This record gives sequence, structure tokens and C-alpha cells, in this order.
Amino acid sequence: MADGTIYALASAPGRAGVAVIRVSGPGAGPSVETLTGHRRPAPRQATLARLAGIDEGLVLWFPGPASFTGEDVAEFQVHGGRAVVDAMLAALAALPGLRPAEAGEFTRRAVENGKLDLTRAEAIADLVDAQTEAQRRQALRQYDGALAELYERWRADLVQAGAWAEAGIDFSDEDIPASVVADAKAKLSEILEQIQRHLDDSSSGELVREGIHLTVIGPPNAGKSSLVNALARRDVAIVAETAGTTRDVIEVRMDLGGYAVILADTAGLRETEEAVEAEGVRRARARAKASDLVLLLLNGSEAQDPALVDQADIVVWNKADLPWPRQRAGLRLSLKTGEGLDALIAAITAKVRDRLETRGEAPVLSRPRHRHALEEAASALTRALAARQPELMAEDLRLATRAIGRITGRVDVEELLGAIFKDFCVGK
Ligand SMILES: Nc1nc2c(ncn2[C@@H]2O[C@H](COP(=O)(O)OP(=O)(O)OP(=O)(O)O)[C@@H](O)[C@H]2O)c(=O)[nH]1
Ligand SMILES: [Mg+2]
Repeated sequence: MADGTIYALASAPGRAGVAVIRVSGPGAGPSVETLTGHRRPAPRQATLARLAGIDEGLVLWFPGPASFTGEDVAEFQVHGGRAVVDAMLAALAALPGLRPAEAGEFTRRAVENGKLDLTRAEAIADLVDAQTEAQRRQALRQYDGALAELYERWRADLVQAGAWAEAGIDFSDEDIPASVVADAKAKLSEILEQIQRHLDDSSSGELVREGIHLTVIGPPNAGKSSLVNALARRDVAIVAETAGTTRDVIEVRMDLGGYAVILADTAGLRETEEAVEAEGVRRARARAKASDLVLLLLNGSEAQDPALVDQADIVVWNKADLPWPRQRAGLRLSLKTGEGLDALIAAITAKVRDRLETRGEAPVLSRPRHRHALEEAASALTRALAARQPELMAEDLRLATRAIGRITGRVDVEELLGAIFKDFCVGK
């Protein structure tokens, strides 16, 4: 549990217009008094003050429990220069009972004090990390409690239906009607079905969060590396006239129409005796197999192997600036002139969106941690529904309830906290 008063720079380190320094714990109020030389200002109002001769800045005072962490919190907004921030941190360090915060410690205290459930705490980390619009939107929905609400509802329904089912079975020869058990079991099956549907979302939430894997494959010299460079708008891969230039899988993270995409360039696919190139081809195939989307790039000016077409989600014919022996089915592109590049980007974005937004407005599963817990809940619930003995059913229902409760932090919180907050930055 919370120990002592913590402080940290909450804004990014380095030179900036304003730096925000946050203090949380019983020493927050005294820190305001010492640094300003005055009594605590009115709660939640920005007050301009001289700060221990270091700088002039705004002071915000949030008495607990109406604060982010639930404890007394003070925030100092000072000029964002290194010397100012260093002097402020040194002044705080000199105060009795104050120590630097650990990564994620502010948010952890908020969870421990019941201000946030774990899914909302994770959403804060995701909002801080969000690099694309889709990541931001998803994180904000989770922050607004969409997931917490869904999981808490399942948990409450499980507890209730479980209690009825157990009572009905336990007292089956007394005056609880048999239909009570049947109704409770029907309710449990319905919850199981909802959990399974939520799990079966083709990982779209996790893909938004972690990025969708798009791999470019094709025969040697088709222009795969040229395409990856054009999409990434950077020279990430070597382009050369020699067929068989690329050997390793070259990865680049990019934002495509608001989605995080991990784009991969691969070795040209062909039969080869050369050991290094053969290893490159093996890696290319493996990467394509493990990808969410595969783009096949072919050279329209040459005869091409039709076998590859089946392995691709998007088929593109490059080198439209050269004469083509015949018409080609698929997108037409010239990386030399730029013809067709915008249309291709639009086509890829549409595929990515299709893949990620299959479920409309329902909250999506965003983390493997949630997935594991829900899978555990679903199998316990499946066993419970099949159980013949009331004791076994009750035990499995308890397991299912606890597995879901772990997602929002209703149970087993302590053991989970360390694992979750270690990924936070200091000052959050
Ligand atoms: N005429 C023409 N040449 C192109 C076009 N796109 C790429 N090239 C050229 O084709 C050659 C091969 O391009 P790369 O991008 O290295 O092809 P790759 O598919 O990565 O080749 P490997 O790595 O060997 O499999 C280079 O000389 C490029 O300049 C195009 O649209 N038109
Ligand atoms: Mg290449």
C-alpha cells in the first residue's frame, strides 16, 4: 500500500514552455506551504506564486480524496527549463517524508484508493502511448469505462445466476421450483456466449493497440523495397537493379490513415541454390504466414507466377510505366512515376479498417491480459454448465467469477499491480 509522499516531473523531460511537477501524499500540503511561503491556496484553483526563489509558477492544490490519486495532491506548473525543474525537484527532495515516485506510482495509488479500476488505469497508459488516432480513440473509450462496465456486468450476472443455480440444486427436494435452476443455467449459457463472441473478435482491439502486420511479398525485383520506402516515406530498404537484393525481413512502423501498421519488406520469392538468399525466402514466407495482411507485388511488364495470388489480401502490379504484355487484374502502380500510389494507399487503408473495425461500437478486447482471463472464465463456465454435482458447479462458477474480477481488479489486486505498473512512466 501507499507509503509516504511521492513527487515527480509529470511532463516530458527537456526544454519546454511549461513543466508540471506533481506531489501526492500527506506531505503535499506542507510542500505547497514551504515552497510558496504561504498557506495552502483555495482547492482546485490556479494560484500564481513565487516558489522558494526558484521560479514563479502556478500552484494547484487538490485536497484528498477529490484528487487523481485520492490523496492530497499538489501540482506546480513552472517554466520548463532544465535548471528550473532540477531546482524544484531538489527543493522537494529536501522536504521531510518526500521521495521520488516510481514508474506508474501515481496511477497505482489511484487504483489502490478506488479512484480507477485496472482497465481504466491501463487505458491511461495507452493514452500516453497512443501514436495513432485509432489507438487514441480505443484508449479513450476504455478510459471512459466501456470495458470495465462490460466485465463488471458479466461478473455481477455470474454471481447472481450462480447463486440461484447453486441454491436450486442444493435444495432440489424442497420448495424451489425446478425452473429456477433451468432459468439460471440459461442465463449462464447466455453469458458464456457473450464472452465467446467478445473473444472471437479476431483480435481487432489488440491489433489497434499493438499495430497490424502488413507484409509485402512478391518475386525478386518487382519493386517491393521501393514500395516499402514509398509507403514509409523513408529510405528504409535498399533498392537495386539486381534481383535478390533484399534478404532480411525489414520492418518499419508507420501510421496509415490513423492506424498503427508494422510494414515488412521481404526477400523476393524464388527457387535458389544460394544459401543466404534461400534463408531470406524462408523468412519471407514465414513472415507472410504470421501477418495480418499480405500484399503481393508483381511486375506487370514480365511473365509472373499465378500461384502467389492465392496467398495475398491485396494484389498490385508495378512498373506501369513500362510496356505490359497484357492487361492485369488488380491495382496498377508505377513506383517510378508515382501513378496509382494514392489509390494503393487508399486500398490498403480500407483493408486495414475492414480488419480492425468489424464490430462497430461494442467495446473491444484490447490486451492479452484480458484475453487470458476471459478464456479462463469461459472454460470454467463451460465446465460449470456441464457439471452434475452442485459442489463442482459452484467451484467452477467461483473460478469463472474470479477470472473476470481479475481484469478490473476486483480480486487478487496486489499480485497484479506490480506487473501492470512497471510499464508506466514516472510521473503518471
Ligand atoms: N521502371 C520501373 N522500375 C521500377 C519501378 N519500381 C521499382 N523499379 C526498379 O526495379 C528495381 C528493383 O526494385 P526493388 O525495389 O529493389 O525490388 P525488390 O522487389 O525489392 O527486389 P528484391 O529485393 O531483389 O526482391 C530497381 O532498379 C527499381 O528502381 C517502377 O515502377 N518502374
Ligand atoms: Mg527488395
